[in-house]
Amino acid sequence: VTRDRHIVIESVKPQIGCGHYAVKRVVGQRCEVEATIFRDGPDVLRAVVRWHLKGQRGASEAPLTYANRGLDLWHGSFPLEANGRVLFTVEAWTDVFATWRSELERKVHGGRTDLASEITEGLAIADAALGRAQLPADKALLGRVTERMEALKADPAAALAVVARPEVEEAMIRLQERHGAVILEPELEIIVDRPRAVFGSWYEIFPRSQGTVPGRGATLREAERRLPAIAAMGFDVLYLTPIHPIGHAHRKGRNNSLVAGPNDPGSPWAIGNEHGGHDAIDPGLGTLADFDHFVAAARAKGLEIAIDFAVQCSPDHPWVKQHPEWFYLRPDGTIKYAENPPKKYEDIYPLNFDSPAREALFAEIRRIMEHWIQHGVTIFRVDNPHTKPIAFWRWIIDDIQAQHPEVLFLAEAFTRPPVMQMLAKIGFTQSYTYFTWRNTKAELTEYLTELTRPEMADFYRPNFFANTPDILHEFLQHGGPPAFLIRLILAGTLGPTYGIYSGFELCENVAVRPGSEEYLDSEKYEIRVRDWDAPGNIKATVRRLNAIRRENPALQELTNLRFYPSESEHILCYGKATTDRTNVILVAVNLDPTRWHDGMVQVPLADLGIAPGGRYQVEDLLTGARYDWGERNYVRLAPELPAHILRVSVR
Ligand code: Z3D
Repeated sequence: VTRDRHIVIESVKPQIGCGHYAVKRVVGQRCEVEATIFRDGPDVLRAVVRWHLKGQRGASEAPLTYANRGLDLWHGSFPLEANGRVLFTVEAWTDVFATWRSELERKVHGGRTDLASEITEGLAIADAALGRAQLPADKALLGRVTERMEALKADPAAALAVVARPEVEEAMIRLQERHGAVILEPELEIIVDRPRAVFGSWYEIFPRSQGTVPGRGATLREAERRLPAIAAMGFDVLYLTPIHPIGHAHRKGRNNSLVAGPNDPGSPWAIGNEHGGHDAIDPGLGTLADFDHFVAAARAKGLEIAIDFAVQCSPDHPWVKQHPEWFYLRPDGTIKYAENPPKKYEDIYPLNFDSPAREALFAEIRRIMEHWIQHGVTIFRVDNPHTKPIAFWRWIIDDIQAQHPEVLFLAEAFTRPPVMQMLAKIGFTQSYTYFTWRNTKAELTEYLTELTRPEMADFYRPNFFANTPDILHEFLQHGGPPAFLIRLILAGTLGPTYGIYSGFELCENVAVRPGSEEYLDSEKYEIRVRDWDAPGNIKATVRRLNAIRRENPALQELTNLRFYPSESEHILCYGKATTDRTNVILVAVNLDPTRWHDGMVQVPLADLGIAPGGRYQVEDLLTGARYDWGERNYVRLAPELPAHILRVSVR
């Protein structure tokens, strides 16, 4: 720090944790920048935002201007054009000529005429700018200006009129030296993701359970036959539970029993056996070539593949023999199984991220990710990342995205909020949430308000799974099909990214035992064959919802969620609009799967861009019904059709 430095730049936004972490944005957006900038004395300041792609030299610039002069608050923006990392900073300097001119102005307006030496001062500044001018037009303009100033030393009012002309001001700003320039350091980072990072509908499957022969696991080739039906439901991302060879030792049996029967296939998360580890395909599923074929077939149907990335090993994983140094060896030579209290994973070993041989382990994990990227994987759903070092994830996400900026990472961490938030801060594109456990009006309002606050949304992007193979919430266990409709519609309209684990559309709701969130006969431990057209399925609503999401950009954003007052304790009302209000959606959901509820909901007309007292048309995108709405509206919702998703059309 130099003691003669005048300018202070602070509170630059967007930034997270004093710039220790990257802000998240999407290609095509503009990055809105804010900063507090001031200096001692009345001198005039100029400021710009400068940005460039990480790893590239040279920078672009855009001006910052006052958003609020009295608060020294500046703002500006710049475009985010490419998928990758962008670094930006703010530079500010003193505009010597403008400072001089405003001083002259005050003196002239105060009636002084003895200002020859003031004009000489300004002349020196203009002369220096003339010396820097390259363009003939600038040279001509400033040549005339300096001549006139010279001639008007005795007539300061006339001299002022010459230098106050807009074209002179513009040229002087352009040709000025950045006097006493201060640059914010270090630069702030932005992760510019592709749009799928924010908006997408996910569907989760166990590939082996996509077949038709009871008791026999499907191959990937057979699982491909399910792709048209999955695509027809309108999903964007198909997430596959682990596809690798499954261990034999301590293999789990049906319903998480600690002893497997001879035909039990084991948990896919128990990765590795004599056929290979994390870079191999379970022979029951097929070969790598079959995987490539599956990825291509999915892509042809508009489905992007996400795979599970679980850094852990069955006792039969090749690493256990080849690299015992990567595990936690107890003094008696045995290895401890993994735990994530209260859950116990007796069939897997954790890896030792503190092992003296860890660098080789990290390189191997990096290689495995690269391997799957080469085979068409663009999204990793990372299993229990909170049981591995944060710094490891930061390194590997940075390193992978430096080469493959299109690759997305979803953190499957269910733990304390600071840990989940930190995983997002260090680079996870998306995160699992507590959504499944938020069911009442108060819980949903509070949680969604927290998640959609700009400070949080700058780094944390929720992926609202309505169920997972580990979470069958009691709301679904006891609420029948209406409960599934309610949770589906909430997940798909509260947030831009949501997902269901297959079987949800069949309203599968039987838990292994009362009080448990585990499914009965969970396909984590056995092969399931389902009738995907079973009566009572809610596929039509899933398809409709996904279509509504694709057709309405308001539902593709996170931070535009607004909750609206509703009289009934059981009716949650909220709205979403695009910034230009060309797409406005209002949603009302009956949160009680057991009976109908009714009451008034109140929509602030200003949020819709409608004048006080105005009326508007809404169309229910679920049913096609049209209503005439105003500020206060009567809503009545039955469990069988527990929601309105209304598109507003302003007359
Ligand atoms: C979850 C995984 C499954 C079974 C366990 C089994 C384990 C290892 C868990 C460990 C992390 C993550 C997965 N939350 O399904 O647990 O439930 O019984 O021991 O095979 O796999 O990877 O979603």
